[in-house]
Amino acid sequence: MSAIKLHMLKPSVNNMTVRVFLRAAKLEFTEDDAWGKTRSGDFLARNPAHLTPMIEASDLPRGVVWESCAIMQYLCNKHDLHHFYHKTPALRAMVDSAMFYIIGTLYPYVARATYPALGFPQYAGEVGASEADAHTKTTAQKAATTALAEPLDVFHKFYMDGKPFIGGHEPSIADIRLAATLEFLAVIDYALPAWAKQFMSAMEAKLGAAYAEPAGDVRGYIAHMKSQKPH
Ligand SMILES: N[C@@H](CCC(=O)N[C@@H](CS)C(=O)NCC(=O)O)C(=O)O
Repeated sequence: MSAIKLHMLKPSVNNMTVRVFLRAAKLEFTEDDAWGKTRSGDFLARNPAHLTPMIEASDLPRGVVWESCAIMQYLCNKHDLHHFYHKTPALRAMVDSAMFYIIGTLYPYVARATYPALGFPQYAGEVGASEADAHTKTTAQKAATTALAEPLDVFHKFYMDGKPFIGGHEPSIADIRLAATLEFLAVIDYALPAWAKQFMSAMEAKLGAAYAEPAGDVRGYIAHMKSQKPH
């Protein structure tokens, strides 16, 4: 079987998700740094959404798939990786629900809370991307930061429900997606609740270098960006 080709950006937690997964699942892969390439003609011809992570595989109808969770689901299905993605429909539903909740609810708050601190472009139609004044933008950023508490609590009380991971006693693909997302909150020195700190340590302890290496790229980037800020 030929190695999976991943197109990725090292500072990104969306990318960190798939980079951790590929290592933890011990799949054969190569990584291509897509920095500066996502809007090139070549990339856009394959992926008009210009998003990473993206993997190439010849059995895919269009030759590529993007969206971190879809990539992990596809590879778990293809390689029967049930320890990361339960086979039982009811248990799988919890993993799917948690991942949709991250992408649809938690991540937008994370982006609105952290992207302004990094000078990243925000999504069209949002306060941060508008002509609003600095005070209004700061108020919006604060509101997003405050709003993080509720979904975080939902992961702890509902999805984990006394277990160490969303997946139960072992990390699932939803846990990889959640841990990577939480890494980005270091941008704003968000005070994570104790359970979340414990969860992230447990993820790193379980997955070892598979987690630590891609996390190191994200952490290094965040530390670099913080060091550039005027004091
Ligand atoms: N929901 C997507 C988000 C992907 C995404 O936003 N990727 C960004 C990096 S964080 C990207 O590749 N941006 C490059 C561009 O738009 O040109 C996922 O989870 O994969």
